[in-house]
Amino acid sequence: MPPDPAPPGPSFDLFTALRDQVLAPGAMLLGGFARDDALTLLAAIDDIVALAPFRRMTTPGGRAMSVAMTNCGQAGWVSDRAGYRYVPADPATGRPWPALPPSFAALAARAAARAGFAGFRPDACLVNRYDPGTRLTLHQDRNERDFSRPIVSVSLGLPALFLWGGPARTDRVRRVPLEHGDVVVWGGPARLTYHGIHTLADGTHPLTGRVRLNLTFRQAR
Ligand code: MD3
Ligand code: FE
Repeated sequence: MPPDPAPPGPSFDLFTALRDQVLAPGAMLLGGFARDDALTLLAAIDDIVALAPFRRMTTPGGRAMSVAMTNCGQAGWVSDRAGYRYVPADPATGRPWPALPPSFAALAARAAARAGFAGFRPDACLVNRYDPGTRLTLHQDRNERDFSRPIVSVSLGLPALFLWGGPARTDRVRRVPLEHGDVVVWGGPARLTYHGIHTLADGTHPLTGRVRLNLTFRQAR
């Protein structure tokens, strides 16, 4: 008889592993994948926000977005009257965006590899903060250079309903609950699907309080 395979490590959890699912070709939910890293991630977010504070950006149409955002990495996503784009410096301070912590990049690469995207090296991380009542309307992420690269998202704090459509804005929308510690990898045929976040319900999370945080790791350039 061959020996039994090595037992799963201490972070293995049957209940979160059972939440892993392929949402569609190219889109994979890794239930609770980042839960053990949450405190490290939250401390790093505090450091980022001290250098590059959260702000509500202006849409090209002139409205303030309800989600508060900041970035870390070589490039950061911004929106203003001139449009959406990645820029190397924070327009609010003129300084380069804070560095992408190596532990962030490693986590994103591990998640991408697990979903079948080897060699993912994010150079940008958009940090979104949702307060109760905040939402993100349906959109596509198409400011990155190479759509063959996935986007990796990490959810922390309050739960949210992710709205997930299809390749056209008018396609019907599925609702996928995203919880603290969930990681989703979006690539391949799922990369340009319309998506958003339903209005955040009020609540309190033991680690974040009345807030949901979302990190999206991107290879922008
Ligand atoms: C599917 N963020 O920052 S993460 C965004 O929870 C964004 O803050 C949401 O949409 C949030 O652009 C959703 C999940 C996500 C991110 C990017 C995607 C899903 C995606 C790109 C393509 C398809
Ligand atoms: Fe998006």
